[in-house]
Amino acid sequence: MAELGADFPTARAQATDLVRAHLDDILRLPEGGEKRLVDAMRYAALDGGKGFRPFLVLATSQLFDVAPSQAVRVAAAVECVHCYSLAHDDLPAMDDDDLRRGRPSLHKAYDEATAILAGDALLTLAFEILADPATHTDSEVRLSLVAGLAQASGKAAMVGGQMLDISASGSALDYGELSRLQGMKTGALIEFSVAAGALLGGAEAAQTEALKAYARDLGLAFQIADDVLDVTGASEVLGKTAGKDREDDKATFVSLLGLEGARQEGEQKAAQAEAHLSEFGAAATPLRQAAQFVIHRKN
Ligand code: GRG
Repeated sequence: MAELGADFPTARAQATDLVRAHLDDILRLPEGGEKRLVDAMRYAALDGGKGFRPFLVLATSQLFDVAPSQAVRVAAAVECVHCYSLAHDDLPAMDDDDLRRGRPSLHKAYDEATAILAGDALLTLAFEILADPATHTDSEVRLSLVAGLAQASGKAAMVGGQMLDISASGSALDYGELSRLQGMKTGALIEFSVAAGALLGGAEAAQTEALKAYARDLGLAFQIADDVLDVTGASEVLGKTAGKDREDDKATFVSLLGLEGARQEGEQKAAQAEAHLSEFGAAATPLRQAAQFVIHRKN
């Protein structure tokens, strides 16, 4: 497996391809009744998506010379959790969205029960991948990866953030409350993606802290941009239904700061994110460029 390219677009495309090839291999279609389940898992995890989290895992791992064959497994595990969360988020009981990545969302392409099961199976597959000795020879490292991904996905992070988001619908949140909610719902998995590279590579504590600080600002910039795009983007470009936040009466960085205020806040967070990478020099160029990608992306 070759090194990632030295610029963000190349590195992200490579990360996406590597993870897709890995999941394609793991998710071979079985014979029999469970074929439909695996087919739905493939639909959710193998097609479309920006591959942003896989890029973060692989680019951070590369800072510490981690074997790409190990990093790609962690990247695949994170992508499984991410794709499960999108599939469940689109369900009628949650965001009720028919469009994802420019095509029917999972429960529309299959059915609700299959979408729930495929999401469940992607979530559990993530931990199966991490627990496998092929991910890292040291069982302590594997255990830390399993615990880290569980924490980033669970009640104090992604699922908890989703609960807060649902409960807060129709209420006004202040900046601190909204940042906390989004940090849990979206930020925690982004933070894990970056921290995982440091963990695999045995980074020093100060390096891990700098990378986590980068990821926290990056995650906020990512979410702020998402809120801006919900207002300014068209469904065909976004690949998902535009204008959902207002329709669902959600507190967003745009409702809180206004469109221009949100844009400026996103730029500030992206600049802060980049500043945390100063000690990594030129090797961190793709990660720095990722911060700009996050705020200038169109979907
Ligand atoms: C249902 C347990 C559960 C959690 C859902 C992450 C999440 C929690 C819901 C997704 C809702 C959403 C659209 C959040 C905004 C930020 C976000 C995660 C966007 C999607 O991530 P991208 O843009 O997606 O990286 P792609 O399709 O490119 O992989």
